[in-house]
Amino acid sequence: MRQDRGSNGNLRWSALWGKPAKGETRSSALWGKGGRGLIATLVLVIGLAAPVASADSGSAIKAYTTPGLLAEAQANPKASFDVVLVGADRPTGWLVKQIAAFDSTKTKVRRQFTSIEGVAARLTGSQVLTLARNGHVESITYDAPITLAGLSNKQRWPFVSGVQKFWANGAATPTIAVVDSGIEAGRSDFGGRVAAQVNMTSLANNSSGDGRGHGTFVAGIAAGSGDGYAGAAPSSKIVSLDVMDDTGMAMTRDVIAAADWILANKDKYGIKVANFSLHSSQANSFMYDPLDKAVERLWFSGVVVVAAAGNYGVKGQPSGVPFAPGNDPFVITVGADDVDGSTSTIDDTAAPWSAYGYTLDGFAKPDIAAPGRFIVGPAPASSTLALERPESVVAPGYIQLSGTSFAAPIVAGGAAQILAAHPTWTPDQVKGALMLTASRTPAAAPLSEGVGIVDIAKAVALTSAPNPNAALRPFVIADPLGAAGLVFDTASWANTAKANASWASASWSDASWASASWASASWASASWASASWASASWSDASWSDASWSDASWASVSYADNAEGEVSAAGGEWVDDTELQALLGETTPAGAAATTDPLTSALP
Ligand SMILES: [Ca+2]
Ligand SMILES: [Ca+2]
Repeated sequence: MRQDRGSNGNLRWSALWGKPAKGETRSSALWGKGGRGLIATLVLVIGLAAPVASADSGSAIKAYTTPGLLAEAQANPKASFDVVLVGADRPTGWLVKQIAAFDSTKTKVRRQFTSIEGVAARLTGSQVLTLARNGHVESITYDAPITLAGLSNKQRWPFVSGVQKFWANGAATPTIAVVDSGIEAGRSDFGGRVAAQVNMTSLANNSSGDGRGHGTFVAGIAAGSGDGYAGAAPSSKIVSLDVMDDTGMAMTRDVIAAADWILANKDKYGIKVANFSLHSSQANSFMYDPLDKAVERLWFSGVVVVAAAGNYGVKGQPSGVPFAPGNDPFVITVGADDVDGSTSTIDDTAAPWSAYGYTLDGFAKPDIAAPGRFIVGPAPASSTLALERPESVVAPGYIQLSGTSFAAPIVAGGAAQILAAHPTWTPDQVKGALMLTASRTPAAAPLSEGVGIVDIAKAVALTSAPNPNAALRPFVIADPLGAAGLVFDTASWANTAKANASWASASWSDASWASASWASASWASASWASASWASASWSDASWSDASWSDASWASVSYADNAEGEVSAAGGEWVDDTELQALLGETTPAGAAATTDPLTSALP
């Protein structure tokens, strides 16, 4: 019966959730990666191999054992335990002989290892205790189920966004391009999956790797596989386009060059998702902004573009979303949700600095939200982000940050999961799947989280997806200059929008929207506002000669991490009791809160 404990007992947590919450050290290192990682796992065990005090009056326990194993073995001396044994000063063959000397009807060596002096075996409880006292056995640990790359993460965001359900299956997610400050590619978070690193920066103050730290963090959230810090798509390969210098600044020309590179190399590297956790500092109409045109080209070429909404909101008030690329109506623009200490979305609001409202062209943004406050992820210890925020460093090489920058890569990784299940889906369909299945956030201000928080598991489970850009599609045409690919016919669209304020409703006419948990009719009427468009200043020259007149200011982009956010502890991590509930094995104490009578009315 011991083997069944994984489905309802504490052993499962040890296996799946090896990495403790902040500050703890414990047997997490036991639960390493599959294959090669198992070895690393056991090597780490040696480092942790503090002898455990005997819970028994007999001779002393000398081997390191998985916490709880000895008590289980004592309580159930005849039950079977699947364990891995490592010799302290004896070889594999010696272990095999010891086990063979036991009653062979109840004992079985399952594997003999060559890379370590060890075996995997089924032993009775009393045999476990005997060998633990032997003195020549270094460790006896559960032969626990090992999920993909030992993936675990006890932060709330993987549960809220639904990505942790995919960590066990290792789906063939496509490559994600990260247009950011570079990536510290050699760290264990990426397991050799950084397929290319391209320096696109024309600024002088740019270190190799990731001098800022922002891109490593973004890549870790999208596709990390570090022990205890699993990201949304931890099997994806990553391509790093370094556009940002060590201060977190990028030139628009370099960001557009990154889009060019992705377009030229997407087939070579299998890139189907591109993450832009940055925004231009120049307010613009998407009809004229070159960065918007560049990301649209990617979108029309089959690359899902995910953009941060920006962190320039103030005290939860609507800010508008006037900056590229988050102001582009085609791409997926992501706001930052504050999970507010629970995995239910009913109490969630947008982070107070998460930008939202209308673009200069009248489109409501963000489209969707993901957790983006007090997120912990990887950053080089020597990066400027880490050095500027020593109080936010939670472990060597890991830091807590807030920003729409870190909500976006959850969606980018989620898009990769959707594409693994639906490889023929277009970017429009991926966006539609994300929006259709979003969780409502009735406590959030209207528009602040778009249609709600992404639920990647539900999006993956769809068999078809509506097109939220359907009303825009008639204006996507062949490049009139003859280049390969498609472009957006801005003049034709503007004429149509001026003549018919309800043109956008075509995006929401698909009957499937009615099954969304959010109020699709409200969103349909709010998603494009002719009034916002008519009053937008893009149609005159005022914006272009206002504060943006300094050319050097106007041509830079900024990373979307929330500069003013101080670190916070606690509520963004789940404890073991809650974890048990999340894994469906007990009824959560707050289960009733998952249904609510509130309705969200959009303006
Ligand atoms: Ca850089
Ligand atoms: Ca919550």
